[in-house]
Order: sequence, then C-alpha cells, then structure tokens
Amino acid sequence: MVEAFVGTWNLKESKDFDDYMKALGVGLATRKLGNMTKPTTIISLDGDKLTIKTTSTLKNTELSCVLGQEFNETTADGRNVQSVIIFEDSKLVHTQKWDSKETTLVREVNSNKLTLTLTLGDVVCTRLYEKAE
Ligand code: DKA
Repeated sequence: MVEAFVGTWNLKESKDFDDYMKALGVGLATRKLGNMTKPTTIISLDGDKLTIKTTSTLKNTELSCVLGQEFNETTADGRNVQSVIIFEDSKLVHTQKWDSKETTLVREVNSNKLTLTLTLGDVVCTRLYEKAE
C-alpha cells in the first residue's frame, strides 16, 4: 500500500552517494555539501496525488504527481527532468529522464525504515531513512 510511505523520514545512513552525484555530473563543492547533509523527506497522499518534499541545509525540493502520470521536475542538483513514479512490487519507483540519460530512485518501506536506492548506469547508492516519532 502506498500509504505505508506516508510520513516524515530522516536520513540515517548513506552509501556511495558521492559516486552517484559524480555520475550525475554534480561538481565538487555541491558534492561536499551533499555528502554532509542529512535530509528529511515528507511523503503525503491526498486522494491520488502523491507529494514528496525533501528539505536539507543544501536545498529544498517538492514534487507532486499522480502515480503513473508523467510530470516535469527540477531536481536538487538543478536538472530539468521528465519523471514518472509508479507503485510496483510494494516499491515506489521514480524514473527521471533527461539528455538521453535515465536514473531511478526506488523507495521501499520496511516497518519504520525506508530504503532509497539510487541507480544510474552501474552506479548504485543506498540511503537509509527512519520514520520520525
Ligand atoms: C535523497 O533524497 C537523494 C535524492 C537524490 C538527489 C540528487 C542529487 C542531489 C545532489 C545535491 O536522499
């Protein structure tokens, strides 16, 4: 159920995020900040509208969409991408396309933990979020 994703999630652990940012083409200064920040992600659902807000000392982002419908998004690193989010196998699968490139952001919830897996080519980054009390 998509409802399992609703809540406030705080980053606790991150693996290979620097490699992922490098693969995106993010510059050194922004990568340093990106590696240091611990974002909070707030996921909400209003009817069929899903909203994902991410706040951090580096950048705040917000997207709203209907599952399965394409939308335009500006990412934290400034890419203008065409996105779609689907709910598949109990996961929220977010695909971003730009400049003939593609990345996926897959979110999976297990109890009070949310795992975000970021994939771009052969680079895979995992970020573990925990639900706020
Ligand atoms: C997250 O929500 C990471 C989402 C990836 C953002 C793209 C890279 C941003 C670089 C500052 O935990």
